[in-house]
Amino acid sequence: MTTSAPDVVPLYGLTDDHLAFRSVIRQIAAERVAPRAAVIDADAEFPEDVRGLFADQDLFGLPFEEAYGGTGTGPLMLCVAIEEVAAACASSALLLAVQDLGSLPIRLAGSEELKQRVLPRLASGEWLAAFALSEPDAGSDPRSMRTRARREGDEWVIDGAKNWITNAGVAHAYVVFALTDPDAPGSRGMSAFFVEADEPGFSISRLEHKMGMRGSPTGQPVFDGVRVPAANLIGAEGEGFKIAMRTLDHSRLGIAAQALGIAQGATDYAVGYARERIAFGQPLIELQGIQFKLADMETRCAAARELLYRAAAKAERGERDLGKYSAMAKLFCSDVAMEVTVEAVQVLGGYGYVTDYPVERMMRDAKLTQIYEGTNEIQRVVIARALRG
Ligand code: COS
Repeated sequence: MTTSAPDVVPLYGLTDDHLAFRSVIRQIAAERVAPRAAVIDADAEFPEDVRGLFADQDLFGLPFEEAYGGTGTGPLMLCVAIEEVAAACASSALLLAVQDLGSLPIRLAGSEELKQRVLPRLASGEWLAAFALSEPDAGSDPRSMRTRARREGDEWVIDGAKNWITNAGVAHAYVVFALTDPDAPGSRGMSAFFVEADEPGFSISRLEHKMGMRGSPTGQPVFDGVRVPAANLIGAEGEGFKIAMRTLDHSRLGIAAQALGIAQGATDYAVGYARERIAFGQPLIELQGIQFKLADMETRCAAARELLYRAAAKAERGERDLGKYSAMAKLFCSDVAMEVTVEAVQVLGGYGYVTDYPVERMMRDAKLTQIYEGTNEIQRVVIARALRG
């Protein structure tokens, strides 16, 4: 069977542009981000310097179309960037993933006026974005949320509290989901709003102390009679749940890329260590027990990358089964990240368990990728529903 017919479109893969970009970002990650990663983690410090670096390098523009100040380079390029940064520092990579997540509702469903008003400031990195869906009693099941928005004249008034919100306290722009008609049938009572963090009535009541991803603040935004103009409604009234689901169909690619980066970073570190470390008179990498671990780690990373690129290609082309593929990529890449980082700690032995070496941080960071933007159990629900039809 021939595959060389001229009209055959490649399924997915990196172009020369992707490869050139990957080497630039790999260098930035190695030289400017990796040296900061241990301190960012130890101090649970928001990396303002890394944010400035990404803005200078135009990395925040990756999710956005050129018409709104972005690079117009598409989802696969964003995944490549997130993967490369995550191999050095997962918290820093989350800056890029959340700029995608928090702006997607506006990009997918916002009015032209709202897009023009907001997106260029997000694309430049002047503003950071946040996606405020989850609540203390509504995580996997967002339809049970309590936050309400009511219409008063030309404004919406929002009351409620969100939970587990990435970029809490550092974001300037929040997309907030609220019930506008709690009695509406099905999912139709929820709407999405754009809220700036300096609105009266907005505050952050609590920040979490996390096991991993410690350079990325996670917290509880509170909306106490926050007023936004009617023009800040995203999409139509009652469309909020669908906008959230469509957003997650896209944004889970970013978490898959982050998980893959963590996995590849841990694999590469373990390989480097095994080449240098001498045991029983030879480098560890000559021992078959270690060789088999490293071979499995590298294989899992490669398989995860294939699935992620396939899913990203579906986003590039607007294919209908993106939701199933992004869920599969997020599920698989995050499980690979967890398995591989546990093995990396094992390869390093005692050194793997102490903070002088990066693999214990990678293991802690990996755990969150199995939980956020939909637990892996939720990903299985999404995949199974697609199979059911
Ligand atoms: N894209 C567009 N529309 C979608 C959709 C999608 N991916 N998924 C569901 N919908 C629509 C359905 O078609 C349905 O429309 P109608 O009301 O017109 O029939 C509506 O949304 C409700 O769908 P469904 O009945 O499937 O809703 P459920 O409450 O059963 O949803 C899941 C269940 C698990 C899919 C959903 O609650 C979910 O994804 N939860 C996880 C949320 C999450 O990831 N949270 C993490 C925090 S955000 S960082």
